[in-house]
Amino acid sequence: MRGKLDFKLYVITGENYHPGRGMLEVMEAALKGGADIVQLRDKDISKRDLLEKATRLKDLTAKYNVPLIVNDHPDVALAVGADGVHLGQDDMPIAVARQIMGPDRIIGISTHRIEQAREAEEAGADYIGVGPVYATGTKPGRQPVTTAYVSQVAAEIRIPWVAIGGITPDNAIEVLNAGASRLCAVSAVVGSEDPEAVCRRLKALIEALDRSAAHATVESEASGMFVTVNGRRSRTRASTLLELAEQYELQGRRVVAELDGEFVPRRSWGEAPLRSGATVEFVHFVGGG
Ligand code: TZP
Ligand code: MG
Repeated sequence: MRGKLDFKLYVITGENYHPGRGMLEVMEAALKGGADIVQLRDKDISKRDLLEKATRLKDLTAKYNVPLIVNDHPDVALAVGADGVHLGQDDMPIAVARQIMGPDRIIGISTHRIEQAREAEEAGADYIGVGPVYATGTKPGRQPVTTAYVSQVAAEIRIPWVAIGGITPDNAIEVLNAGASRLCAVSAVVGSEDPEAVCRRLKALIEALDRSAAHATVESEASGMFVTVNGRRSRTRASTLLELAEQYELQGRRVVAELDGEFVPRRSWGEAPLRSGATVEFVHFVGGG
């Protein structure tokens, strides 16, 4: 396993979203698509059943060398040898969970405003969840924190953090542009016909917009050129706007593009040459009507 907190795409189980399909089948598809951390979250079953599910999911995640986090229950996490536990604001304090889990397991906590993020960092959380960014049926009635909170966390919080809540391949760019470099999803992945493809798309977007990855490759301009995409310097081998859109897996998405400040109609993307240093904005649009 790489650093356990080196994840980019966090996928949480949500059995209500895939009636008729087994949790293990759906999560295996997510793992094949690139989920690099998984959480078991099920608030509707007995602890005995949760334990049973956790055991099976642990076997699966171990096969993919991916950490497993258990929502809410440190005892279940420990019993199945999971890698950590995820807490909510109303669950036990981090200090108590740390006593139970020991120094080496992961403790994550959901946060909804910057004071909670600061407090979690101070209390020794290993990572925080930041959300719900958008309104989501997975947490009905919860006020979205919006991308404003994502940007606040990006500016201030130094422990790993992951944006969550209503995130889909269609709005991921907006969340990444607000400063996120890790995304988490339930319904968009497990409620999809093709969880593997959704994970691949989300992972491609995260990697394409990953500032740190761009920095890491600054030395190797020879193997591509640099352009600025939605405000981020990114390496590409694309020679046209169309190839760049393909790199970001945006073909067929509801996206408009500007190249160096000029709107480029989609039919012309293939003829719009990219030069080194170009500035590109891809903007997702929500269909009206
Ligand atoms: N914590 C904050 S939002 C959320 C959780 C568990 C739900 C995320 O689910 P979805 O379906 O990706 O919106
Ligand atoms: Mg909880």
